[in-house]
Amino acid sequence: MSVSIVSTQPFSDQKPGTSGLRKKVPVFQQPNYLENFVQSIFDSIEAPKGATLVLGGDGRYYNRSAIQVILKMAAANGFGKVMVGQGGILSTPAASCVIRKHKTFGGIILSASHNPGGPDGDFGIKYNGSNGGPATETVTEAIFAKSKTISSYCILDAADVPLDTLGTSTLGGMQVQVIDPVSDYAELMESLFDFAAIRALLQGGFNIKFDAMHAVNGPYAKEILEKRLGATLGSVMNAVPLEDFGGGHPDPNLTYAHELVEIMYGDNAPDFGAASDGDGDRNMILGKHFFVTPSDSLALLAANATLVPAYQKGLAGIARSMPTSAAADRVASALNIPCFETPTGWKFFGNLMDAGKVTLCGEESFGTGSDHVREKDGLWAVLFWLNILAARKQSVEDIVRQHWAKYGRNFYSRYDYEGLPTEAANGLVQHLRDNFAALTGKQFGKYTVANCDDFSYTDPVDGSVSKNQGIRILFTDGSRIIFRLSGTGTEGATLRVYLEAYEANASFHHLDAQVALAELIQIAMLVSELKQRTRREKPTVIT
Ligand code: VG1
Ligand code: CO
Repeated sequence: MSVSIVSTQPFSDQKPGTSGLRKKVPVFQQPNYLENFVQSIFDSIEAPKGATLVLGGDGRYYNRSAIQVILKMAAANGFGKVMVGQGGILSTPAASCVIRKHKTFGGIILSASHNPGGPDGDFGIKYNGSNGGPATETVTEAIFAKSKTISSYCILDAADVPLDTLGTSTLGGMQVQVIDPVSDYAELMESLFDFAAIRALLQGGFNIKFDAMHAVNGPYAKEILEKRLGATLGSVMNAVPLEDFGGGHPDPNLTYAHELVEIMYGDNAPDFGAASDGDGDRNMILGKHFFVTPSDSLALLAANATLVPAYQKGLAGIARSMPTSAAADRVASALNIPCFETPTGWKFFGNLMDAGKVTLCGEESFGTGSDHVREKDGLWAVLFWLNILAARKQSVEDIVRQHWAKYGRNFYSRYDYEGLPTEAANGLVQHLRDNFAALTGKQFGKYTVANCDDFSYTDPVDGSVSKNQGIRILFTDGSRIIFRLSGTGTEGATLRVYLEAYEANASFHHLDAQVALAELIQIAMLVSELKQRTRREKPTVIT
């Protein structure tokens, strides 16, 4: 077997976004496209000769082909070993777990997360470092810089490696170890949660439904929920990962997980429902006829953490992304622990967790996690909830309502405008930037603007600064409107408008979020000129 050095030319569009490089499958299928990015990773991470990598993905279309290319390139670039999930499968949190447990140099995760898959769908690739978390901004910038000057890449001329049987084979001078994608992760979950208590809850007639959405978490949920915890067979639905997610959009929210939502709001609804996304790192939590917002979920997990064996001694701190509601801040202040506000994207939590400053983290976009790995973790959040439910023996709705009664309710909603023309979206953001200074002190009905800014974050651990992370309009009563452009979309631009209003008075807690936020929504439309600039009457998705 010989190594080829293939000459190539840079592509202009390989800037990694919120979670790595995401593009349509046909873009990745262009000659040298994937290879260029992989070589740019290898040239940037300074791995010593013989280093070990973890490799796997969410099983979407192009996963297997990409894995073969990456294996041959890793062998040609001097890696000693690659641990790859059987069938090319590893959920994002499981990849993080394997990197940490086996102390590997890093890992490559193939996923476009919650974006649809298939030949015309999306594909993605990202690099995670030895802490198991997404590459830092510095590494990401280095990869992007390399991708702009690349002139050749190295690849081994070899036959494809069989991925379906466990065991070790060799590829040139490199070992390829095909591992069970579930076992290390399942073992980690057993070490964190009170499995005996959850098993007793499930045996006592507490019914659950978990929608894997034909994505990567199917085998994980089957093994953990049904096999190890004894949930009734069939509790996990859409459990077989499919290359196109069965034609669905594997994003666990009220719009895309409608099959589960109908069950949870129907007659004879189960007591607990949950779903996760394409790569298994997001979660949606439902009770009987009841939806828990991700921001509330983070606050609730924090408030109840000591009921879980792994967090019995309490939390070092909490972190949330800037657009996530401040519900968690109230819990942090009651617990007298620090609360950090970071830019969107999991990479910012890694430094805080590595430094021991935070234990729990979360985002409004259905992501929750802890320092057990360095990614958000969908099934972990489900088990955390089940552990709390087993300990408190109350319904999901009762637990949430009691939480609001104690801390007040942060009404929350996000409006997404997908597939906008880039100029319109950029124009809207520029308009806000140019004008927000003049908003301070202005009154809109019962709301007065306290301050506006474009969120900037200084990492408390390494001092790095991330600017322009979203425009915030902050009101005197703690309400907020935030405008931000997505870094994960693959078609035009996606504008996200985040709305939050705090209500201490329990007699208003029953209100529907859209009703409670109606005035703020109007203000958002007014100051951004959204309808005129985008010609959209309605958002694509409301969560
Ligand atoms: C979105 C979410 C963000 C999340 C990111 C990755 O990013 O808003 O909170 O971290 O997706 O999620 P953006 O830039 O489109 O708003 V996923 O499940 O890749 O893993
Ligand atoms: Co995801």
